Amino acid sequence: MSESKVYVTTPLLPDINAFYAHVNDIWDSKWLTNMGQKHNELEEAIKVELKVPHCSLFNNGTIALLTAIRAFDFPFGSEIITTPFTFAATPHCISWNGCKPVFCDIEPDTMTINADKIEEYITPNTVAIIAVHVYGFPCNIEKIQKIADKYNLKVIYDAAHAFSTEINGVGIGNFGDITMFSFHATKLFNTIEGGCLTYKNPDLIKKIYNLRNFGIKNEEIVEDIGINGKMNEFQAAMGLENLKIYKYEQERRKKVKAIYDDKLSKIKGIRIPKMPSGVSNSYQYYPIVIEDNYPKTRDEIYEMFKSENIFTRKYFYPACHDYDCYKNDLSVKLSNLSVTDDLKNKVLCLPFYGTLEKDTIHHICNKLGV
Ligand code: T4K
Repeated sequence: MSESKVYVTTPLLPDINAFYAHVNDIWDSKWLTNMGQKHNELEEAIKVELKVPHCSLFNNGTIALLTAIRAFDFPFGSEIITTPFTFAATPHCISWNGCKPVFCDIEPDTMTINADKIEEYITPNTVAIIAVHVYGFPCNIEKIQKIADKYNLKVIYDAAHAFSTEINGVGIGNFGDITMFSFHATKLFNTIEGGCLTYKNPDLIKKIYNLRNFGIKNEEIVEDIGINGKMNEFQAAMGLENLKIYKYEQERRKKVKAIYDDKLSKIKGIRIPKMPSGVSNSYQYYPIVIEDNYPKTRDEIYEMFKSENIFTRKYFYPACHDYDCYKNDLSVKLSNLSVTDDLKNKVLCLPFYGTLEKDTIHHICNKLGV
C-alpha cells in the first residue's frame, strides 16, 4: 500500500490547463459572478445531463435546499416529514425555514425514508415530505407521491448523493416538486462548492431565480425575502470541465466497486446494500453494513483503519434525531426510529474514488476478511 493517507473520497479534478483557460476568459470578461456566461452555460448543460426540464444553479447544496423549501412559503411552524438518516443539512434547512422536521424511520435495505410509515406522522400542520436518496439509493418515489397527492403535500427530494442517477432511464431530478443536487468537492461531480435545484413546474423558474438573488425583481423592486445563492464563474468553470470527465470517473469507480463486491460479499457478517433493478448507480459512496454476526463492531473497524491512516466514514452517525438541537423534541421521544438506530451503528463508508490504488483496495478487503 503506497498511499500515505487514504480518505473516504478525493475530489475529481479536471486538467489544470483547461481550468486556467476558463480563468483567462473570466479575467478578460471582468464578469466574476451574478449569472455570468459560464454559469448560464453550465445551467443549460446540467439540464441536459440530468434530463430535466428546468435547473437553477446554486453556490452550494444547502442554500439550494433552503431555497427549495422557501419557494413554497410554508406557514411558520409547519411540519415537514423527513428522514433522520442523512447529513445535518437536510433537517437544518427545514428548521432554518421556520418549520419543524418530523423524523420518520427508514427502510433497512435502501436506508431511505420508509414510505409505509409516513402517514403515521401526518397532522393538520404537515405541509411537505423531504426525502433523501441516500448514497444514491432511490426513495420509494411512487408511494411517496401517492401519499403527497392524498394529503396535498409538497415533495422535495434531497439528491445530494445521486448525480446522474436514473430510474428506468428517467433522470432522478424529475420526481416530486423540486430536487436538490449537491456539487460539493466530495461529490462525484463537483463545482468546488455548489448545487442545483431541478423541477418541472415552469412557475418556479422566476420564483427560484429571484429567491436566489435576494428576492430582487429589478433595480427598484424587491419582491421576496431572498438569499444570496448565486454560483460564481470559477465554480461554473470547474463544473464545465468536470462535466466532461465525471463519466470516466464513474467507470473507474465501477471497477473499484467490482473488486470490493467480489471480496466483501464472501465475508460473513458484511452486507453490501444493493441498488434496485432499473436504477443506475451514481457511484457516490461505497457503504457496507457490519451485521451482528461479524466478529468486530463497526466502530472497532473504523478505529482499526484509522490507526493505519485509512479514514473511513460513519455516514450517518449520529443520526439527526440524536443531535442536541432535535433530541428533546416530543415527536422524537414518541417516535419509533429503531431501524435508523440500528443502522447508524452498523454502516461504514469505505474509501471510494477512481484513483484508489488496487493494493489499497485489496489491503482494506484483507483487513475486513479477519
Ligand atoms: N444533503 C445531503 C444528504 C448531503 O450529504 C449534503 C452534503 C447536503 C445535503 C448539503 O450539500 P452541500 O451544502 O455540502 O453542497 C461532507 C461534505 O462537506 C458534504 O457536502 C456532504 N454532504 C457530506 C456527506 O460530506 P464532511 O464533514 O464529511 O466533509 P470532510 O471535510 O470531512 O470531507 C470528507 C473527506 O473528503 C475528507 O476526509 C477528505 C476528503 N476531502 C474533502 C475536501 C473538502 C478532500 O480530499 N478534499 C477536499 O477538498 O462533509
